[in-house]
Amino acid sequence: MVEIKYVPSICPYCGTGCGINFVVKDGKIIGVEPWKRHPVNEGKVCPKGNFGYQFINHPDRLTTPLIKENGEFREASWDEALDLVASTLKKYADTDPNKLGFYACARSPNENIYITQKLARAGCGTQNVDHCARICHGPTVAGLATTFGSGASTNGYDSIEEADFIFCIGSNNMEAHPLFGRKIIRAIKNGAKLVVADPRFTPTAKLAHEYMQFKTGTDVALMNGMIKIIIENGLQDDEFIKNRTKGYEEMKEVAMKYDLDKVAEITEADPEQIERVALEYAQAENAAIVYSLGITEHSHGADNVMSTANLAMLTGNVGKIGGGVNPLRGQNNVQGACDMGALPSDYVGYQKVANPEITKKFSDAYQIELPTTPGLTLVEMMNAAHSGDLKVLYIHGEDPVLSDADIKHTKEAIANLEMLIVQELFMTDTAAEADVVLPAAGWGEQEGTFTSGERRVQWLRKAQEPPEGTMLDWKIMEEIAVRMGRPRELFHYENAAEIWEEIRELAPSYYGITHERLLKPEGVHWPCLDPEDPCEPLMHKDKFAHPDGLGVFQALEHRGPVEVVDDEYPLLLTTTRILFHYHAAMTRRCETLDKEVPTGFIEINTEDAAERGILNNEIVKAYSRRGEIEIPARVTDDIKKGIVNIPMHFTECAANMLTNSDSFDPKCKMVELKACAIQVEKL
Ligand SMILES: Nc1nc2c(c(=O)[nH]1)N[C@H]1C(S)=C(S)[C@@H](COP(=O)(O)OP(=O)(O)OC[C@H]3O[C@@H](n4cnc5c(=O)[nH]c(N)nc54)[C@H](O)[C@@H]3O)O[C@H]1N2
Ligand SMILES: Nc1nc2c(c(=O)[nH]1)N[C@H]1C(S)=C(S)[C@@H](COP(=O)(O)OP(=O)(O)OC[C@H]3O[C@@H](n4cnc5c(=O)[nH]c(N)nc54)[C@H](O)[C@@H]3O)O[C@H]1N2
Ligand code: SF4
Ligand SMILES: [Mo]
Repeated sequence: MVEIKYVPSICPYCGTGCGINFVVKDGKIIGVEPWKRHPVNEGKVCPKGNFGYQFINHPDRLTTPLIKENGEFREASWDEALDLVASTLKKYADTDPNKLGFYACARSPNENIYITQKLARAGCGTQNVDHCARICHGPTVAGLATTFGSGASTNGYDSIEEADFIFCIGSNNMEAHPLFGRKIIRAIKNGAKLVVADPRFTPTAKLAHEYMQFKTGTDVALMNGMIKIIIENGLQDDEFIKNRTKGYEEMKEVAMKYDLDKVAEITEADPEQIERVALEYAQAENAAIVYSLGITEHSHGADNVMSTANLAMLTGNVGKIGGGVNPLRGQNNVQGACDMGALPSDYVGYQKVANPEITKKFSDAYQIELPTTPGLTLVEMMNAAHSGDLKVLYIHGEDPVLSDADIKHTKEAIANLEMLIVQELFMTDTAAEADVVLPAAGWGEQEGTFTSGERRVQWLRKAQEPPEGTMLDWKIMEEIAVRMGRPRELFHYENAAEIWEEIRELAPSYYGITHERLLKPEGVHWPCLDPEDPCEPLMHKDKFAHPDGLGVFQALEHRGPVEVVDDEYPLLLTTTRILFHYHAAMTRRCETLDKEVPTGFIEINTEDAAERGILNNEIVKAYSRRGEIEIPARVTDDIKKGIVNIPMHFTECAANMLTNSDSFDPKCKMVELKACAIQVEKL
């Protein structure tokens, strides 16, 4: 008799954190079935949840370590590859650890990420460790920490169903977080009004009562305009402002400069609509803001985030169910990667590197003298590689050649390294540039935890053995640390649960999340200081997370994109996601998903296309100051005139050939992935 097993687990794609069941036959994962009682998705999944398991047993899986010699990969034994990596890391760890850099994988469990930052810090003595949040929700972490004292989402996902009014700005959740989108649909059924502000008429916008079309990069002006209208109409929550916040007068002084005519000119939005939406937001009983990358991926991303916080505090919409500022975190475990201290300025649990007492605590725990100067961010590491200041980059599961801005710049930077080490499941565009490739076990093949965007920590179960020849991420790093001469007991664990214990011990906000509690299907939300605390998802109920308990308004001026359009490059490019693909490596190896959308495209407004004589589906040339690609055109009225859009998933027509890597947000080092100037031509 054939034995079929169901193993509950958590989806490895977006930050919604849906539960699924693996279907396992003869020891192999062969499908996914609904997890009916899972509290987040109640048995429903999106196409990625349904078919996204197909990469697991794909023949492209890496199963042998590879070493590059004379430009070609050759197979190597684990011993040889690990010795080579360890000796190169040790050379710099002993002399100048800041020549080493580490990227952690926000797709893999917390335990792996924790060990990546531990290898950087305890293994090599450097604070140069970061991950893709930098070019994702880095502005959320910085912006909400400045305003609310904590960089995380203020509410759990269920809260949205209690909202009366939802202001969704720069989030296309029906494609990027579909099971959160389902909760918005329920909120609408419960009577909520949905407004979507986006330069594209997205599937999410199509559900809205009001769609606000406006120009990419003008969100601060839009929200300042709304704030002014709310104050002029006396709809601000004076009580909340007085008792729970500071900095109101300074914020008000700047916002009052944004009268409607000026805002309409900057944003190209309809002034009457701005006014109407502002008044409705302020008058609603419970008004929620939902945002994602349309807000963050700008050179003023942190300002955009803080504008959402200003709006919410102005109207007293923080600390209550149905309200709040709800950033939809991207990667399944990007919240966890931030929490685990894969950040150059923070140890696990947001304990600050710059605080000498904290650094002493970690120097003691890690048996090494650590610097109190924060390390380099992900973008700074790549730039340091470019200029020759960084010599070795260790990438645990990220694909920056495809995902960082300006691919040409990234490849030049990598070529300048002495060694690029990539620990991966597949031969990605980045792995192809590596000197050493280490084949890792992946999702379904290991235990551990993911922390979703609503701070829900959930336990992952193993459903099949990893392919022969691969190793668990944390074991690979244990072996490297030991070969570098670090004490085995510092890096040795019997299993992921043992790593979890260390995380709990070191991070107060995770301390209450015992392994036992994690085995319950609903997981546990942090902050969770005490094992007895029920740890509800709502934050800032009575006070904010700053030491004085007050939220801090920020005075913000509109700055706009760094690169502006001109005669040579007259179109503003934005870059986005589509429902069926998730970045690249995994979904492009899921047959069902890849068949749905087999290649990329550029969305161009009907008028812009007509001016250029471009027809729908025709291959066109798109170019910027940095590079050019050939790509099929999708001619549509669903995008604002003057703006074009490329989904970021496709290496054969990669958006990041065109984007700009030297447009930093000074507040969080985000680069401007959602705005650069390009031209599109008929071929
Ligand atoms: N299917 C799928 N889902 C995913 C992912 C995936 O690759 N595929 N990736 C995951 C990750 S890592 C992330 S971070 C999230 C991202 O989730 P989202 O942020 O929702 O995804 P995007 O499509 O990148 O961008 C959202 C919207 O921002 C709009 N936008 C562009 N410029 C501006 C602007 O200046 N202002 C405003 N207000 N809006 C603007 C775009 O038109 C787009 O509709 O998705 C996660 N979920
Ligand atoms: N133009 C443009 N560029 C963008 C964006 C955009 O909107 N526009 N969005 C940005 C955003 S929000 C993000 S998050 C980044 C995403 O950029 P990346 O972080 O580069 O994205 P992924 O492709 O998800 O990379 C994860 C890799 O880890 C591997 N992997 C998965 N699980 C494991 C595991 O358990 N162990 C190991 N070792 N490897 C594993 C996968 O095979 C995959 O190659 O892209 C950014 N780039
Ligand atoms: S919504 Fe996100 S977590 Fe849920 S099934 Fe889809 S990709 Fe997975
Ligand atoms: Mo992301």
